[in-house]
Amino acid sequence: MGRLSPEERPVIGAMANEIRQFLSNEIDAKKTEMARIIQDAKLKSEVVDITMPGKKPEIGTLHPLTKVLNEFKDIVIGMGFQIAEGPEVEYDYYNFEALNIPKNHPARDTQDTFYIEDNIVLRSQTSPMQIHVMESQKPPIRIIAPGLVYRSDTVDATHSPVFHQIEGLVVDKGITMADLKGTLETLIKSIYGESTKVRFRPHHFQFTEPSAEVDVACFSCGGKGCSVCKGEGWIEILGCGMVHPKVLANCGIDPEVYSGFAFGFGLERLVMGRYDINDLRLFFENDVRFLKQF
Ligand code: 2U9
Repeated sequence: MGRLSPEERPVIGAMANEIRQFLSNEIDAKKTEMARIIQDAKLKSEVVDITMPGKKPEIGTLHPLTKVLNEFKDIVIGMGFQIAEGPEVEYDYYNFEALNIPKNHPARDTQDTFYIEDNIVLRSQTSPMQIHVMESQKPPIRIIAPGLVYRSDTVDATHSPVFHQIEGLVVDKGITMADLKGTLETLIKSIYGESTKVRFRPHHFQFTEPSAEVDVACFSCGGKGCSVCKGEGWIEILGCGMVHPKVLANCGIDPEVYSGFAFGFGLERLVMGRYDINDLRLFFENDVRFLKQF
C-alpha cells in the first residue's frame, strides 16, 4: 500500500477489504459445514436401535457357604434355637479360660490362633459368643453361634487359617446326653437326609464332659469303606458333649441346678462333603466358574 499513489490507495484498499471479507466468510462457512459433518457422524454412531433385544443381566448366585448356612439356620430356628453372632476379636478369657482352657494348657495347641496382644486374640472358635450369652441371660438357653474363626494353620486343600464354624448350645434344667443325641440326630438327618446313619464315638474336649465325635456313614459307599472315607466307612462331621460344669460355673450358672450340651463343626467341611468339593481354597478364590455352579 506504501508504494501506491494517493489516488490508487483507497481503491486497492477497498478491494483488499472485499477479498478479506470473502475469505473470512468462506472460512466460517467451512467451519460450520465441518462442525455439522462431525455432529452428524457422532449422532449416527450413537443411534440406539430400541428394537434390538435387551442385554440379559447376569444373575448372581449365593456363595455355597452362604447357601448351606442359610439352610442350616432355617432348620435350627425351626427347632427353637436363636442365632447369636459376635466379635471375631476376643479376650483370651472368652476364647480359652472361660472354656476351661487355662493359660499354657496343651488344649491351646490344637486351637493355636493369632494374638493381637497377650490377652487379645482372633477367636479360634465361636464358643466365646456362647459365653457372652450365658453371662448375660439365664437358662433356658438354645443358641447357634455361626461365624469366622482363625487358626494358625497353613493353607492347603483341607486347611485354612480362616474358616467358618457353627456351634450350638442348649442349657436348661434336666438336660441329658439323650437330649444331645436326639437333637444332633434330628439335625444331621435334616442336613444329610432321613436315611443317614449316625455314630457317636467317645472323645475329649476341655469344655465338655463327657465328649463325643459324631460320624455319618460314608455317603459314597454307605459304610463299606472307599477312597472318600479312606476305607473307614464313616466320615467325622462334628464334635459335641455335655457342657463342662466349670464352664457353667464360670458364667454364673449353677451346675448343680442346670446342665447343657454343645456341639461344633466346620462349615467348609460340611459343604465339601455335601457337594463333593475336594479343595477348600475354591471357597475363597472367587473363581466364577466354580461359584456359578451353586
Ligand atoms: C460352650 C461350651 C462348650 C462346642 C463344641 C466341639 C465340640 C467341636 C470343633 C469341630 C470342628 C471345632 O470347627 S472345628 O474345628 N468343635 O468339636 N465344639 S463341643 O462346645 C462348647 C461351646 C460353647 C460355652
